[in-house]
Amino acid sequence: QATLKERLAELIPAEIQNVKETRAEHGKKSFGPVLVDQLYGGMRGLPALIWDGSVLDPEEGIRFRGKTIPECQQLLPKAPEQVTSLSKDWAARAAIPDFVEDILDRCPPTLHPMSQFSLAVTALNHDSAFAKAYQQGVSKKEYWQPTFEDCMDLIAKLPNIAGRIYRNVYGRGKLPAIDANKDYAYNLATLLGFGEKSEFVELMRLYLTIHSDHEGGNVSAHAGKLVGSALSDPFLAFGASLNGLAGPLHGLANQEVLIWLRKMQSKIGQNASDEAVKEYVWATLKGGQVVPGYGHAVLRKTDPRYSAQREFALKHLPEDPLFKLVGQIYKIVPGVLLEAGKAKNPWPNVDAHSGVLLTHYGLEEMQFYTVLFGVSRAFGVAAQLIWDRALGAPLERPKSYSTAAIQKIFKDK
Ligand code: FCX
Repeated sequence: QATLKERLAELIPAEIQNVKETRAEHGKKSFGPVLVDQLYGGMRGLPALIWDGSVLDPEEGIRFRGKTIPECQQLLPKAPEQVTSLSKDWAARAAIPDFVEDILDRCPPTLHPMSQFSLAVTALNHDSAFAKAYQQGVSKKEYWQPTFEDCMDLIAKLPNIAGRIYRNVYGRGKLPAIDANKDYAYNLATLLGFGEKSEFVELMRLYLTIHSDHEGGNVSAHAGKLVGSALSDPFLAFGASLNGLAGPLHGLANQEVLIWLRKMQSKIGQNASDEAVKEYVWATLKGGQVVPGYGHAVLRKTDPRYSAQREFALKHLPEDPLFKLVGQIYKIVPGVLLEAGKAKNPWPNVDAHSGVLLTHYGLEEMQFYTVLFGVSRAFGVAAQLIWDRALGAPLERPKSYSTAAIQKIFKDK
């Protein structure tokens, strides 16, 4: 049976040919006009990147390599041997260098877990196979191989980093060892101290999958791809992803949702009426704040990642009071956002639900939530980094314009 690396080596030549033919046939075709508004408007909708791992449809949501979340749930994992050998490979790579442990142990517990996460991941660049191979003059054609090794190391080391941050910051004792006979989700749960709870382990399997990738234009994915395009190694590139994920409009929203829910509960009490909840949502908007967990730059319907988590909750924790509040909010917020008339998408995204599930099993420290998002996002970003190096993706360098230049270009048009 082929290893992941051997399988990639088989696939890469055909994909290089595929890209070559696609460019020969379509390379000079236009994707339509670019509007000046798109330059000022965060490039929303601008076709600008290639990202093969997943594609996002505004109505349907994410598909991973062409498959919806329910389809993935049916299909994965159906290859026990591959799962076992991959789990063993990651377990063998999981240890982090002493000096990185030291960096984490020296961080004050008041430093946000995402900053600690980013520091540790960036520091792993000390042992980058890619950086070393580059210094030794590796040929372009071989770039993907040390990139693959770095990406596997990166993914493998994240549970130890996340577990160490969690235990350091919240005083949860020493990290146990990785178990080479168990899967990644079990090991992650165990390092956090929740391995005994089989439902939590199951939740981690769902969580890791649905957060892994959301096409290429979101801040964390794009930041990783952009930095990787400078041939910065995967640790530096993924460190950039994490810094982007740590923003409240992106991955930090899962923390913000829980803070918002708790504030709501303390303000209007538990089991509050729909009217009281509605008033609280309006107060949030009138205070000039966003309703965290709602809206999306691309999606125009309920995020299927939200739905997958809701299904999990209906099965495992239907009576949880916070879950009920999340369900109540789902009935109220879209109407309010529509009435307010600004948000293009009034529906919930992935972050509206994840914190409630974690809290249910006792992982209540909301400042840690985005770290779990980051562990998951490594899978999607790493996969694309490998493909980018295999396909010879160029340095990213779009053109920027000054407002004066825009005015000049369109002066007499
Ligand atoms: N609450 C209040 N206002 C909202 C809103 C929300 N949930 N969503 C959008 N709006 C507002 C925007 O702030 C913007 O206001 P402005 O005109 O005064 O600047 C206006 O509606 C139009 O924005 P829109 O085009 O709909 O959305 P964008 O593509 O600009 O932004 C995000 C998308 C996700 C950033 C936005 O919906 C938001 O701030 N949501 C809350 C934060 C959140 O949940 N982020 C997580 C998203 C995601 F799933 C992830 O990355 O993890």
